[in-house]
Amino acid sequence: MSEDRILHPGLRARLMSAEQAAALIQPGETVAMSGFTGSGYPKAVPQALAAHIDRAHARGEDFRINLLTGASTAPELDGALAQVDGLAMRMPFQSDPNARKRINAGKLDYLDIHLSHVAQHVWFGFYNAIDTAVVEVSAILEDGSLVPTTSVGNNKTWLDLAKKVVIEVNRWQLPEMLGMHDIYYGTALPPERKPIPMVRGDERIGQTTLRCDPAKVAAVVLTDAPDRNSPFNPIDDDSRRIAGHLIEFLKHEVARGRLPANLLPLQSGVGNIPNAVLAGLADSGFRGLEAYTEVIQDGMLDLLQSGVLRYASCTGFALSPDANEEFRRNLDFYRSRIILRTQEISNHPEMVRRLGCIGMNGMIEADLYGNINSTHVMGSSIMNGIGGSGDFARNGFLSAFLSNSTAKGGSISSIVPMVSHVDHTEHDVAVIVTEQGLADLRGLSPKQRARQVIAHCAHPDYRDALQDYFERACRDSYGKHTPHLLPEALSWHQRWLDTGTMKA
Ligand code: 0RQ
Repeated sequence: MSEDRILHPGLRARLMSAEQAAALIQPGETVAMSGFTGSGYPKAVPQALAAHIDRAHARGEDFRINLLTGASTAPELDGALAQVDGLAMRMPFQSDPNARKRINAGKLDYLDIHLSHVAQHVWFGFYNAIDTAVVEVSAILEDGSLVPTTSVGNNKTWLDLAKKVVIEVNRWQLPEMLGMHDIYYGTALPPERKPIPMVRGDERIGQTTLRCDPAKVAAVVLTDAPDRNSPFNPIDDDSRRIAGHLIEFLKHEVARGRLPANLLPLQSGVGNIPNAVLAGLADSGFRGLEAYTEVIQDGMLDLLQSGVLRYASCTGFALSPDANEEFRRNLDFYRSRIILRTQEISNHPEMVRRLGCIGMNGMIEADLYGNINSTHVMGSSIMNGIGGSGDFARNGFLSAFLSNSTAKGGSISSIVPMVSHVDHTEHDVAVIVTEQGLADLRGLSPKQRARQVIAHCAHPDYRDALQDYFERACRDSYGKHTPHLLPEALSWHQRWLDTGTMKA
């Protein structure tokens, strides 16, 4: 069975079990794995490694690794390794409950990094050298080059820089995807960098496969397991309202001549609200839309099918099981409409600025002045990470942040006087949208922004308290540019801890 997927004879000779391959990884290694939001992550070696680590711990040995990936992965990778306390350091993004628990208990060091920064920081030598790369592919070609899968992420960098490489050839992944990827090898380090030779989001500038020096390949493992992404929730009324406000705003921008009729390339974060926005776009009357984003989720396939979306450029899929089946059934249709790139290009500030992307991302909370917290609860506890949202928020044509106006059944306001942690500063945020409405912050001073946010985004249950805070801050604040009553601003968060709404 391996013959059709592993065409390089030398690499076929390195076939072994996941357990044998995992045993090549030593305690303390820095291991870089494939995977981006539940797609294209290695399915067998991480679990075998977790079992290996667990046995070492049972013998009283210290065994943990530093783990790098593209973004979040799945329970078989992050979950398995976190559960056995096998991780010392994790970067650049996670969304796994086990890993989150360990990070927030102070037992796992987490480096939460802009996704466009990861590859270049590794090339710059900012982190430990990569000892082992574990990369899932769908096939190995005669010359040893690798056919990528449902995500590309940082695989190019991992394969180029790792001292040794473990390849998982997953027979579930479709080798027919060959040709959908665009792997650009033209990036260089400063001061030798050249402009990225791309002016439209659907251009191809690279090659279709990943290169890999066969001499570095220590193991090849055959697997046969599907990607794993959660289904999206059915779209609820609040998400539909959020989508409606944003789409109305985009139409207004077209009417004012600030956006072309087919908008500009869309970036969409992952989650139920961004998915609702995509669903809303299906019936919005827009045509010929483009997506230059990091992740393709269910709503984008629907937009491609209906012809509303012309193409989507990404670095990975976050498809529900049903959407995955749809993609696999109609691969021929999607082949000419989807391009998968390395994440250094999908999220590259140069591309996001040149194309003028419209960034649409989720948030945990926003403050009166437009600062956004999308990563922390109560200023100290991580939820997921910044992911790619900052790459698009700072560099795009427009950046929108979306959330319900309340969390935890209405007991917490997502609009607060001062965010408990800042990921996207007031300087990077154009509009904030909740089910209550949309605050357009462009061209406004801090106090003008506060009035918009209170009037359009705050939930009625919290509006008076926010207005009262703002008025007193305008009167009593030390400075009157961005008025704040500092202890009171932060006590807003403490209150939720005190009332037990949030568990410490
Ligand atoms: O926690 O499930 O324990 O109740 O936060 O919130 O409402 O389910 O929303 O899944 O869309 O996530 C910002 C986290 C929103 C996400 C964030 C609690 C809430 C719940 C999740 P529970 P929801 P979503 C593209 C770009 C950063 C990365 C990014 C995110 C949990 O959008 O991770 O955008 N963004 N990457 O209860 C306390 C509040 C809260 C709150 C929500 N105000 N206070 N808890 N929660 N608001 C992708 C990549 O780059 C890979």
